[in-house]
Amino acid sequence: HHGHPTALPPPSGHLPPFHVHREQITHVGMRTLWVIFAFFTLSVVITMIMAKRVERKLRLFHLITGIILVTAHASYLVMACGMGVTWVKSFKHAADGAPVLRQVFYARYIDWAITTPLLLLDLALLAGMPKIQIVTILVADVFMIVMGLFAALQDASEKARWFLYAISCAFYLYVLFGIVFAGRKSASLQSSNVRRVYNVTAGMIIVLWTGYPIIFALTEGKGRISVDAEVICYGVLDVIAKIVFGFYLLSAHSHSEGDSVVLPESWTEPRGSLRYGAIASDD
Ligand code: RET
Repeated sequence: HHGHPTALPPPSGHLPPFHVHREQITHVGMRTLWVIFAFFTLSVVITMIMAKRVERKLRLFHLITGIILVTAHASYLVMACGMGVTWVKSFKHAADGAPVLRQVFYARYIDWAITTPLLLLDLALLAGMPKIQIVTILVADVFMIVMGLFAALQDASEKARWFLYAISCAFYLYVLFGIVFAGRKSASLQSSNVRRVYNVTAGMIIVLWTGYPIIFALTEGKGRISVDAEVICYGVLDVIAKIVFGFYLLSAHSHSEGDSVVLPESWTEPRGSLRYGAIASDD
């Protein structure tokens, strides 16, 4: 007896019964988080300067893009400080049979729940989509992130987690269909410049966002990638999907000051026609 407060039975095999395998971030991942934090800091400052240089009424996209960048900036600060992270039991076991605990940065999901609807809002306002379509796509997007969060955090069976993953992917497909069909239909009524900017930004979303469920699957799939590799992959995508996307939109928009976006009738309809609150009955 070693005087240990909880008298554990002596190990019967090669390993003590409490042995667990931990997959966690190293200095490589931590350094990556700080570097990306620095990128977002710089991009927030540049966006504020760009906003100051345009007329007040053209600042809507600067405001939305600014909120997106500030949110990512905050989420990377939290993660780089070692917060917004928890241990989740993997359904995979280590080679020696020990259970695996893996670090999951849930702070990302809070970031995504705020920033992905705003990125879609940028796109939807550019296209001049009807309000009800915008709301539907944004809500589907939030469900996508929330279901993904449960798939990532649930200490449940492999089946249950992939089931939530599949539901999240279904919401993602709904969002993509909205961008490709409804969004393009609205964009087709706009000037050729706005149409071009819409096609580029929508294409970026389709290609870049698809990387996220792929990285997610790689962290729990067959050849599990390291926590560092996960941090780097999400980091690269975050920088392109937020910073490159945002600056492309803002610079393309400032060239199109002459283009006024054609709004659907429901946005401009005079009061008095049949409406549900701010939304026209036929919207
Ligand atoms: C999850 C896992 C479950 C399946 C799907 C996902 C999709 C995530 C996406 C994230 C996009 C994030 C962006 C961040 C900032 O730039 C939640 C990973 C479909 C599409 C664009």
